[in-house]
Amino acid sequence: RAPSGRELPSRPGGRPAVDPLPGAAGLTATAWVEAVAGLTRPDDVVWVDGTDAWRRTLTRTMVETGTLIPLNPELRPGSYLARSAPSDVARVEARTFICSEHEDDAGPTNNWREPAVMRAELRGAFDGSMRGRTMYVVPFSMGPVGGALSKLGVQVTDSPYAALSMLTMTRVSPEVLRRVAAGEEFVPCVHSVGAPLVAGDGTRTEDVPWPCNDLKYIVQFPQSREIWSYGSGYGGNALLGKKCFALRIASAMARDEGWLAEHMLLIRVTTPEGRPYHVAAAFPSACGKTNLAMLQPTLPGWKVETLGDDIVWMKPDADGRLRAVNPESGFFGVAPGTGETTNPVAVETLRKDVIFTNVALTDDGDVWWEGLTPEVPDHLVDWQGNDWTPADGRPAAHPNSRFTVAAAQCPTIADDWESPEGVPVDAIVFGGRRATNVPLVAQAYSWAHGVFLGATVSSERTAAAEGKVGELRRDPFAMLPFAGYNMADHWAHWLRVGDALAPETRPKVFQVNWFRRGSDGSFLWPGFGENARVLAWMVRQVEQTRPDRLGSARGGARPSPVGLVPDADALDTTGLDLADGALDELFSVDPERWRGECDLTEEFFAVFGERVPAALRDQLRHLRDRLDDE
Ligand code: GTP
Ligand code: SPV
Ligand code: MN
Repeated sequence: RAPSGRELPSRPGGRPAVDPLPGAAGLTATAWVEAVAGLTRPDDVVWVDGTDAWRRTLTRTMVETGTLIPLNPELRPGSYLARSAPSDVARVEARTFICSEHEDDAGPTNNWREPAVMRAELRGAFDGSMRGRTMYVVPFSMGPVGGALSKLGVQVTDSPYAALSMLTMTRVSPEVLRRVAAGEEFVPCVHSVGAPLVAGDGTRTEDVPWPCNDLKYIVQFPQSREIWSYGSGYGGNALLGKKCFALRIASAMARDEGWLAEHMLLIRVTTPEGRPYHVAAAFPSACGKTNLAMLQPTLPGWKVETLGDDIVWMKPDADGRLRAVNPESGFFGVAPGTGETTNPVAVETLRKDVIFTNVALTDDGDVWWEGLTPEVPDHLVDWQGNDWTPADGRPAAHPNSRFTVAAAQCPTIADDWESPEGVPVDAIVFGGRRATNVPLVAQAYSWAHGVFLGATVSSERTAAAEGKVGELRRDPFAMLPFAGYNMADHWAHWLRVGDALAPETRPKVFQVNWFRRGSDGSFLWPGFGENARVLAWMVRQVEQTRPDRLGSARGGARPSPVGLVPDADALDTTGLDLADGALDELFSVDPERWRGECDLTEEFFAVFGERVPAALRDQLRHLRDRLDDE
């Protein structure tokens, strides 16, 4: 029943097993699951179909082991707090691997290992890694079940935390289980925390609330479309539908199939005249996607609805329009900084049925994090379970503490957020966290210029991944840690997709930066709800090119070396209390500093050698020319 050459030697007392590395090719889901169990040797194997009974069972299991701490049901019904191991708090980019046949196909920005070598290593790591534990099998759909852009996956995991989180973040249902069992194609995703409860000599150890291993592997095989994750229980390392599948594997599928898998939020902006536009925006991790996705416009008459906050899949339709869906069904959002003044919609979304990870616990059994309320509680239990008072001077919540919650609970979620055909995209936005140089907003001169803006995004590092917070790094398309193939090929792919779009409705491309700072170090722009002013300008710019839709709009832009920027009064700042000269500073483009940026871009492009599309090298030249003309 197994393809030849994949028999493992029989284990003492066991039957001959099929080798699940590589992947599930040629195997039914059941045979593949059996093969993974043969390698990892859990005590039990159970299939999870996403019903409420399963949610209750997984939750009860984790309350018993101390993984989940029930919150006060009067204050936060149906909600729990998880505290991770102190070392397991973020994505581990140094241990993330793209194992394509050829190193060049992974590209210089990914860690590459030869597939056969990695398979042998993984076979060692996963051998018996689930002993003494239950293996949960979670069949899931990314995107509405059966939708044209949707894809199926099956995650096996020995972490009930990962299993339960997958029920919120992806679509798990008896229907998905039926499809997988009926033989529909799925992406095999194997996850183990790497902490067996039974040792090689048969001795049993006690479980801990957050099992994990110091050794970690987050491995993608883009050719065989499979995922193997070992040693971590956290977020993007462990909920394999998210970054591993919906970005790394999906981006490789998308390249082959003519669509795009991107680290983007998705919103509908409706003008005061009632005209809807869809905006997809890519910002690096912890740079404002969830906040923009839930934005409450401060401009009268404008409306913003939420469609997605982290990942977008988009594809040209038969009319040459780019159509987008959010493949996820929940939010795994950053807690710190989320409060009544910054993101009231998120605060409302989090009233009930939430799993919080690594936030602080209040004395009355609720949660708290820096920025939730202006007043700081006198006493808390911090994210590591220690007593905390403001005098301690350290954050009570981990900077990358997160909430996991169903998208359907969001008060601004669009009625049609699950529509399988998706929404037409009118504007694409690239952003980063830049204290200097990058203006508040600029519009690309062309699609190729837009791809250049995406390719050259740089941003200060955040707590969402291991590394030094604040350090400036390139994060092209906000996809640096998430591209499943050579980043320069990704740029070429974007240029190709642009060619496949109808020119009249091809999305306009913009760059934004909410994080520019003045000489005193404070943010020049108030951000959050006020970002609606920038959205409004972008939408008016889109309307400029759709003459049938020009309304009472104040539009207007003037050229700058880096792109079109708003005309003197085209950006509505009515009622805004900006510091003196802030607006000028927000849009200032210093030619000398920008020549420095160009030099850095040139160095960055050099890393990719010949694979950088000529059109992007042209764009760099045009930028230098425009700077010289200043
Ligand atoms: P990931 O989930 O890691 O992909 O992050 P994200 O891009 O969704 O970022 P998120 O919206 O969670 O914001 C991250 C941090 O940036 C939070 O602490 C926010 O409060 C802060 N932030 C978001 N938008 C703005 C803004 O417009 N201005 C300022 N100053 N801070 C912002
Ligand atoms: C990110 O880091 O971009 C996140 C969190 O959205 S994680 O799911 O851990 O990738
Ligand atoms: Mn993200």
